[in-house]
Amino acid sequence: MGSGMLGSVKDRERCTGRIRRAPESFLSAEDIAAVASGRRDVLRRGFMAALGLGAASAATVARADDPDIVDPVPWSTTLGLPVAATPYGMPSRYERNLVRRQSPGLTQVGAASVAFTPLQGSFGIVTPSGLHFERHHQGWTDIDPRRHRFMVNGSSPGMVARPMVFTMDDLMRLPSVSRMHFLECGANTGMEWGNVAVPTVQYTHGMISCSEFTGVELRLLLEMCRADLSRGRFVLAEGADGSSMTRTIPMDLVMSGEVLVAWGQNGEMLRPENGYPLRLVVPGVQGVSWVKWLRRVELGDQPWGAKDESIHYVDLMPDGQHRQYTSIQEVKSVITTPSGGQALVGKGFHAISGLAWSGRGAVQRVDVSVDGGRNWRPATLQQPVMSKCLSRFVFPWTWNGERAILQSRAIDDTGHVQPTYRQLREVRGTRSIYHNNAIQSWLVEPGGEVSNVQTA
Ligand SMILES: Nc1nc2c(c(=O)[nH]1)N[C@H]1C(S)=C(S)[C@@H](COP(=O)(O)O)O[C@H]1N2
Ligand SMILES: [Mo]
Repeated sequence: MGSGMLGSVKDRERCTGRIRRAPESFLSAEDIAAVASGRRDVLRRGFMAALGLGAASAATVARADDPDIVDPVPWSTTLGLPVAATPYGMPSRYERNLVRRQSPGLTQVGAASVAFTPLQGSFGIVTPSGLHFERHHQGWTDIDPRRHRFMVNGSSPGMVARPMVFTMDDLMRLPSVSRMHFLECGANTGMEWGNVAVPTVQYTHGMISCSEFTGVELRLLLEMCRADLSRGRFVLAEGADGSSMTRTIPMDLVMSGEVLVAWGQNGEMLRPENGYPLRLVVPGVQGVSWVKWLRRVELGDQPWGAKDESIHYVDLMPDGQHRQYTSIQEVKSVITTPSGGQALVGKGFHAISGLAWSGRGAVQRVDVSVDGGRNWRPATLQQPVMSKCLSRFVFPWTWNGERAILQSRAIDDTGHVQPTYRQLREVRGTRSIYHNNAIQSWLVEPGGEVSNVQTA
């Protein structure tokens, strides 16, 4: 994604609102704390209140004569659909608003484009495969797995003593591992560098997704090919699509065992958009290195300086120099509920929830501020918390109906802290596109409308 793709966003497209509606007398933050400490009487009182027994506000509380609870509903009084009516199950028709979307603020250059994951509607940490973001430099393709070949070779004689070509069958009989990792494009949140303030979290942060990937460790394949591991310092990974995506990967990452030649995604084969039948998995590293439709890995002793690493995915620093080979996706987080384009229905209790991640390891802590960064309190991290994987945080909040600025700040287990925009710009300047991990702010207005703002 180059700077030419930046544009202004006037269209404040609405996304699926998923704000849980809660009457004022629903659980307070103190009640939640009491419940967590085992006081179930409090929980019961909270739910009684939510059912309208003593509730002050009634917008979404079922009335006593509500036909949907008093009368027989059609789905209880008719035959259901037969099994296998949909051989491959699809989401409910009521969820059809929750889809990948192209940003109205980005220019589409032929098939080179991006569709963003609707993070505002996500729960937990897994991205359903059909909602995994897509970023193609030259369109996507559905390769016949019987004809797909994967080659391992060396850049000079002897670098790989036994170069090999594998079929999918050759690969899939090897010992495999399955691991959950996030995949984030280096350009994620890129438009915020220019304070474009795109309206929703889908467009600010939706170039991240998280899946379970299954594959064979690349180091095993290199060993099978009798690679010279004392001389080989980098591998070049190459895709079979029209863009011939080529990226240099340092061997220390490969030898850690984390880099996978993968065919599985969330328990099934990769989706065509995500690289079917084979892609590289490079945990913690920016998405561009996760070469899709992977056809070749070459071992060499120096970086290749390929097109996608010399002119793209470089960071323009304040002194005018480009920083190349930025690969680690630094510690970052974002509140997904509530987020831009949504609206809070009524003051009172709201569960703030979001995602946190780090390309260096596991998330250790997430702090949340509801006053634009003046005061911070730790959020709760949901289990499991895994290395180089999305983590879900939750934070109980009782909204007093006044203007509020919601922020989250993640800290990883290497001690890295997510920066503010001021801190990030002090080091990186203002002309970057890539690698923006700054703290995101959502403004909540007294009417409940939530929008994207930048604070220092
Ligand atoms: N062969 C190939 N691999 C590729 C790309 C591509 O265009 N061609 N795009 C890269 C970029 S820039 C990103 S961010 C990720 C996106 O992966 P996804 O489409 O599965 O989300 O794939 C990377 N691998
Ligand atoms: Mo990317």
